[in-house]
Parts: sequence; C-alpha cells; structure tokens
Amino acid sequence: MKIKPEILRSKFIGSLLGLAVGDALGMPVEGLTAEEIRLKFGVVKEMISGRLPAGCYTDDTEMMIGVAESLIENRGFNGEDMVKRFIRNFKFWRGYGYGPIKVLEMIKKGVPWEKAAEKLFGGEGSYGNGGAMRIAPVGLLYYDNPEILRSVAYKVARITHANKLGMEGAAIQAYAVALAVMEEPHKTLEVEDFITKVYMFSCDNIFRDKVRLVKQLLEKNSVDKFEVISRLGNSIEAFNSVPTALYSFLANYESFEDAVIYAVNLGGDADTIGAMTGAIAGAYYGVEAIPKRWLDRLEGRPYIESLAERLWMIKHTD
Ligand code: F2R
Ligand code: MG
Ligand code: MG
Repeated sequence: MKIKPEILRSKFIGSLLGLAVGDALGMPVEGLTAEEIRLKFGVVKEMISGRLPAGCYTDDTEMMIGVAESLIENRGFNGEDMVKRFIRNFKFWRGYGYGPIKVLEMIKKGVPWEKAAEKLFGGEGSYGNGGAMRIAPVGLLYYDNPEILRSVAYKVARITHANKLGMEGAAIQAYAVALAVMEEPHKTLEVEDFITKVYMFSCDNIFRDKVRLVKQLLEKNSVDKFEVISRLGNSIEAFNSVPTALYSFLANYESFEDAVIYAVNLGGDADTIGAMTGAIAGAYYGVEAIPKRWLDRLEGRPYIESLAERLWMIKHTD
C-alpha cells in the first residue's frame, strides 16, 4: 500500500511520542502487580508522579532517543556512534537495567563495544527487554523492508543484549511497529492477519509459542487480564513482555488510549509494556490519536517529535 506522506509523517510522530507516553504513564507503577495498582490507584489513566515527577520518561525513551539520533545522523546503523549517544544521554536516575549499566561502564573502561554485551550473565548475554523497548525507530525507518529491519534490529539490540532472545524480541517489536505503519487506520484491523504475519516473522520457538498464545487469546470472546498476565507474562524478559505488548495493542486496537491504559494496568514491567504498546498503537493511528492531556504533560515532546520528523524526512526523500 502506498501511504500518503502526511499520513506517514503522523504515524512516525505517533509511534515515537506513543512510546514516550506509554513509558511515562507506566513509570509510577513499574514493579507493582496489577492487583497492587488496582488497590492503590483504581485504574491508571493519567500521568502521575512516581519515582520521577509526572510526565517524565525513563530509560526506555532515553535509549530510543539515542537510537533515533544515531540512525538519523548516519542514515542507518553505526554501532560506534550509537554507543557514544547511549553514553552521552545516560542518566542513571531514569532507572536502567543492570545489563546496560554494566555494558556502558565496560565500554567507557576500554572494552570494545562489539565485545561488552557478550560478557554478561556468564557469557549468555542479556535476554531482557531493553533491546525491544528502544527499537521503534528501526521499525519506522525500515517499515517496508523486513529483512533489513531484522538485521538492523539485531545490531541495535546487540550493543547491550547479546542473547538471541533479547535480539529476537527487538526484531519482533520493530516488525510490529512496521506492520502498524502499513495498516490503514480507522478501518477494521485484520487482527488475525496481523498476528499471523508476526508469527511467520518470528524465528525462535519461545517467541513463536508466545505469539501463537496471543492469537488464541485474541480468538476468545473475553479474557481476564490475570489470564493474560499468567500466560503471556508481564516481566522484564523480552519473551515475557514483547508478546504482552502485542496483545495489548491487538485486543484494544480501536483506541490508542485504551490500548496503552490496558498495557500499563497489567503491572509488572509497566513502563516498558506501555512504551512498546504505545509505539505500535501510535504507528497504527498517528499522533492525532494520542490524548492531548498526555502529550501536554510529556517531558521532551518537541525534541521527540523532531526526531520522528527527521526519520520521516529520510524516508520521504529516499
Ligand atoms: N530497570 C528498570 N526498572 C527498575 C528501576 C528502578 C530504579 N533503579 C529506581 O528505583 O530508582 N527498568 C528498565 O529495565 C528494563 C530493561 O532492562 P534491560 O535493559 O533489558 O536490562 P538487563 O539487565 O539486560 O535485563 C533485565 C534482567 O533480566 C534478567 N536477565 C536477562 N538476561 C538474563 C540471562 N541471560 N540470565 C539470567 N537473567 C537474565 C536479569 O534479571 C536482568 O537484570 C525495563 O523494564 C526498563 O524500564
Ligand atoms: Mg524504564
Ligand atoms: Mg521497564
């Protein structure tokens, strides 16, 4: 499908701002269970303060910014440059995972950037969701080429996440963003077709099983959120959060707002599941679908919007 330039622009901005909005909305409840959120807040649907002031984003968005800046400046992947940007942007108080902190420290001490991530977790590398949470710019820039998308997603994730599952989670999340870009919004979404494409794209059995489970849950008439949490997961591992974000979008695709509220209220890794859901839903709908009251409170909105615009310009002038 040929997408009109203005619609594509709105989708690019929607995806990056959607990611940041989901991150900021989930920030105060990251680490709480769904039941703890219910007892403490009812349903989280406004930007509230937590370990950071209301509207602040966390490591998810900060790392996404580094990915976008580097892709723009280099018109594609440049590992050394991306690492420099991760180090330059890094603010500990945003709340980073153990893995990226260690990797960036090692690189600062002289370990080659290509070698640092494979030293983690006894040489296994990380399968955390830190590669997937920041990958949306790759899904946007390569939305029309799944092969290059996979290869660049692996390279971007591998800087900190050398485990195959960490990289595959990033590739699947980028692909979901790409599929959402290509969908016509406000038309009935072919949910089965969407999830089947993701299944066909996945090349790891753990993810294929999870994506099949997403499809089964979507086929049911009504699904309790506790069943979603227990079967798909809501924790920090890529395979326990990327499929959950996919489900959150597909089960609530009629509304950006509903999808992101659903995602963060699942609890667990709420900022990250919110960010990944927001990136897909924003790529589907475009920026107009993001509630103004959220955008008005979001930290760094003009800059994030300018990065999305510059990514779009690269595609537009291709
Ligand atoms: N870190 C946080 N949230 C806590 C912030 C609290 C803050 N310190 C405060 O209170 O102020 N959130 C962010 O981290 C998640 C992304 O994590 P990432 O980047 O994937 O980190 P890591 O360390 O690489 O992986 C996460 C954990 O997964 C387990 N793990 C991974 N690979 C493993 C392996 N091969 N074997 C065993 N375990 C493995 C480990 O427990 C890792 O630490 C996002 O939620 C982001 O928002
Ligand atoms: Mg975070
Ligand atoms: Mg998180």
